[in-house]
Amino acid sequence: MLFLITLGISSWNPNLDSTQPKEYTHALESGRVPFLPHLSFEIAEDERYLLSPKWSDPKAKNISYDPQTELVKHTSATGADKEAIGRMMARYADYAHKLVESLFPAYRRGIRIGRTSYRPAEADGRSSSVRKDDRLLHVDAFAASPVQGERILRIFSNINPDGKPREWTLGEPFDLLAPQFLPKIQRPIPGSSWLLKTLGITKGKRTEYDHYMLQLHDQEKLDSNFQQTCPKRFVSLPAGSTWIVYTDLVPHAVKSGQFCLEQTFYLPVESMQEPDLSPLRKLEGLLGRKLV
Ligand SMILES: O=C(O)CCC(=O)C(=O)O
Ligand SMILES: [Fe+2]
Repeated sequence: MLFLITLGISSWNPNLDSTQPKEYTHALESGRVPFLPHLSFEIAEDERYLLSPKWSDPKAKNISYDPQTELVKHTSATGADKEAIGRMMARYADYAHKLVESLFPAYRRGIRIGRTSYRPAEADGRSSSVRKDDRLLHVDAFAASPVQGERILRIFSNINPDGKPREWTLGEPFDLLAPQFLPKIQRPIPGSSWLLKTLGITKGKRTEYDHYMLQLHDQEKLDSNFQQTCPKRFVSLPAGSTWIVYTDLVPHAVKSGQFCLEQTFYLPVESMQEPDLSPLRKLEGLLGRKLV
């Protein structure tokens, strides 16, 4: 199994050789995790005080920032402190966007920026429910926000000030995983997608693709035998490093770590270099029908 691909990049806006973007995009789309040990997100001296779990909202996993509306949510901070968190997260969103556009220039036209998250709490804490427990291996799927086939691409930076790594495990490739779980997943109940949207449970239509991805996410987390026995690789992501993951394709789990920034992007399958490597096309191939 191939996991990380280490890139010696130390700038958020790097100049690459002409052949590198194609190679990096292929690796990323194939399910490898570009790991940038020398790319750190700098926290200014007057921002250090923001590195504290006291700024999280006990009811939410992450502090979130929306680059479109510039609103910060799920934090205990108010006034100038909340503004400072917003500025730090806005800078991260901007850097992450530049990085994606430099490494994967083919994505420039189709990519859409999503939420930024700041995770100041220890990841190995208590979790409210199995489905929400990211310490268990899973591929990402959002219950309330259907992606309708679009890819979920995430950039992570470990900003721990005490040199503590973020520890992850990565699971076996989607091509091996999906066939194990698909037979256990029932087709969506006719009319359910309309009902979920009408009741305001989902923002937009939960397509068949979203249904299968959400079921895959849930079934993986709920299967304790799978969690214990499936092949997996432990990876230690040092403080001051950055990594990039198609989290809808690569099974991942966070085991421990504190202080992380994350930026989510969405990409239409048609904007990929190799659309056939998408979970959408793979699931459609396995099920023999269109899912969006
Ligand atoms: O917080 C982390 O390190 C990863 C959690 C996770 O599963 C995710 O962000 O998709
Ligand atoms: Fe995840």
